[in-house]
Amino acid sequence: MKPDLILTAQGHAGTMATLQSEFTCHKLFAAPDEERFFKEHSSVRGLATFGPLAVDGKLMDALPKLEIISNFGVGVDAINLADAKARGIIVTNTPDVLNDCVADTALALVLMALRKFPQSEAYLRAGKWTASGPYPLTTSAGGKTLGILGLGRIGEAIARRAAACGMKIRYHNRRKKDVAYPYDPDPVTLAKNADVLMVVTPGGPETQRMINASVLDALGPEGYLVNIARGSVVDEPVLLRYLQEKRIAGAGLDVFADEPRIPPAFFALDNAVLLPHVGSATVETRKAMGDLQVENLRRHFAGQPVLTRVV
Ligand code: 8YV
Repeated sequence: MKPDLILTAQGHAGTMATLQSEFTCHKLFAAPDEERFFKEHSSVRGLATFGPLAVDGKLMDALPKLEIISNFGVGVDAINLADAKARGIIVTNTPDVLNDCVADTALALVLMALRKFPQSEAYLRAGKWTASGPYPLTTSAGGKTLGILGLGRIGEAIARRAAACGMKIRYHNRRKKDVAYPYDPDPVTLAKNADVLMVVTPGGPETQRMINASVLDALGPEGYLVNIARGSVVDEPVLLRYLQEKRIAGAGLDVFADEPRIPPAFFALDNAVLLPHVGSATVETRKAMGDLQVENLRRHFAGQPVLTRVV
């Protein structure tokens, strides 16, 4: 008998195929009537989560037999961990397998924001090289200071890449780490000391709008913001205004507050590089994330400890 499993969203195709071959899958996202769906599946013990759908105590209570929530992704900010813990529900995520890809995206955003590669390519494609001459000069990455807000596993992978480009590294974490990089005691000091502020914190209430006007003022008109973490960490309307008024030099953003809806005013900015949350989006990495998500479920239903438990 295959165990029953509820899926919150349409996942990566390979992962969906594996899940469907090993579990009897019930698609919450395709259910015309949620209330009826939960009534019909109230004995389900496993939930596979994808994306930003909020998994809170209310949803957990609709599934009183729930034992495990296996998330596709390292970030578990959409899941209420305290609610899961209170109900004895295991939560797993997919760390490490995506570090390199996300760090590649972060470095690409640094280079694109400072060097304006997307804008200069658009300039060439529009025929302006011939018509108006060379593209205006931009800003070097080498010699600049990268301030990493959230020096975890992904942050360290970003630091190594940025150091290879000749950047100096500083960081702020809740707790100082045993690393060679200089530590700043708070986000404002880090922003003051950095040319590029890199946001790598988890999402969720603790980091909500941590990047606010004070942090952006400290970054200043020569400073750049890169966010590959969660849109919730940044006060987005304030960031938009600071970019429009050139109160910071530019931004590279892979994440937004209400994805995939982005305030259209961002599209008009020449000093921002915008990506559609592609940090981990390669065939190889998404397969590795899905394999880990499935393996956690497989192990749980075989009575073995899961591999990557969050709570
Ligand atoms: C994915 C991510 O885009 O792992 C995360 O936390 O943000 C990304 O790798 C996301 O998990 C896809 O649902």
